[in-house]
Amino acid sequence: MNSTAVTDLNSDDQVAQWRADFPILKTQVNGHPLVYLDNGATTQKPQVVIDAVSHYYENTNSNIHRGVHQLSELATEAYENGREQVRRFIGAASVKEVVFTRGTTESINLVANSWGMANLKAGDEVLVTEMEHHSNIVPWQMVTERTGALLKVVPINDAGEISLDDVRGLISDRTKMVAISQLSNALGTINPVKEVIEMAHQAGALVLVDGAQAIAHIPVDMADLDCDFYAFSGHKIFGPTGTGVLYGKEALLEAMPPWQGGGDMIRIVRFEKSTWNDLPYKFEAGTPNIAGGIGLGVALDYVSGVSLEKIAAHETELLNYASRKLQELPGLKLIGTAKHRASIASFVLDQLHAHDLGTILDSEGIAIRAGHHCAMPVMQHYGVAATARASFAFYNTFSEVDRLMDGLNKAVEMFG
Ligand code: C6P
Repeated sequence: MNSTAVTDLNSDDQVAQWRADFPILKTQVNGHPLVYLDNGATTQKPQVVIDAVSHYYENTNSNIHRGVHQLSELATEAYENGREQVRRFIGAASVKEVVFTRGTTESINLVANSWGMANLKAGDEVLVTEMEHHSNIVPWQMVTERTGALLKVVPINDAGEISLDDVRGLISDRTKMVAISQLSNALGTINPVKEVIEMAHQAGALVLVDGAQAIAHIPVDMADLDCDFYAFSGHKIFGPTGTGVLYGKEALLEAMPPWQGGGDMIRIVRFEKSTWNDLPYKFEAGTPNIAGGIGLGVALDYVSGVSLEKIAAHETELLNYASRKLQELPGLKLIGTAKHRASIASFVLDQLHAHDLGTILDSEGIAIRAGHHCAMPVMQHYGVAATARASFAFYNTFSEVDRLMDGLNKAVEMFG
């Protein structure tokens, strides 16, 4: 049964209904029922998404925007419908503002290279935070090095929060771009992006929001948020891998030069000079992930059917429960204790390296992530090489948190 039909169920029944949509959640790993707590890395896929991708390959596989034959028309229609589903989900004003990419990383690189190279110059500043993922640091580092602009960093406190006073102090008329994550993958911190956007705009700076983690946990509306760019990955919101979105305000995208050249992004090609296609195709060179775009649209409609409000409510309870249980374990320290958090519990144990812990939990069928989470500056802040991270989705249950705790207790008994 599709989750959209679920009404008036108690919480356990509702989660059971949601879980039934995800075939992989019924599988066993190392002889145990899978407990999948690595949703920050990638989420599992509901049957409707798997079916949409299969349906495309079985029935309409063809290149898009090119063919005059029926399959190509069907594929184009399905792919462009996926774009419209994205537009609706994020509240963009027009499909011209929805650029399909390979993921958050490519979306940010697109802005850094296209907007950054055209607009940054020596003396300008780009502001990021200490909690950014490498994808929202390195592209800015590369473009500031090439243009002579300066990269500045908003520090975090030991709870893993930024202060709006620090942001205010660091933004000036030299600031041209503020690039900030809405939800930190290493700490679980929810950043006050709306306030940061207002501050940046008052100073004449643009804002790019890295929504890689937020998109599956926090309802977003571009009209309300008023950010200039918003980047996210399809695979972190129950869609296919290799899909992503760059939202950009139409006037900004219109003024930006293309980043990659090739088929589909051009209007006319002459050896003397070529001209560019309309938005959003100007930024979509080459054959895209067609099945992926179709699957992403279906995934977003699926999430709307479940409702992000319900998702957020369940995940908040789950995270509170997990945080309480984790802190009861002797020798465990939570990394990231911000007042506003979602979906992610990052921790270190006195007795055990995060990687060993990950391996022991895996032998119990429990998937977590261990490492620096592509956020080395965060690790540096806390003086740790790695953390163990349990990251939740709406299909996770309280009994799965109990299984995690059993696994942790076992690991501590073995090595503590
Ligand atoms: N974080 C994690 O396990 P891509 O790889 O392009 O889909 O997403 C990059 C990215 C950007 N920003 C944030 C906040 C992210 O969390 C990620 C991906 C994964 O935390 C893989 S490192």
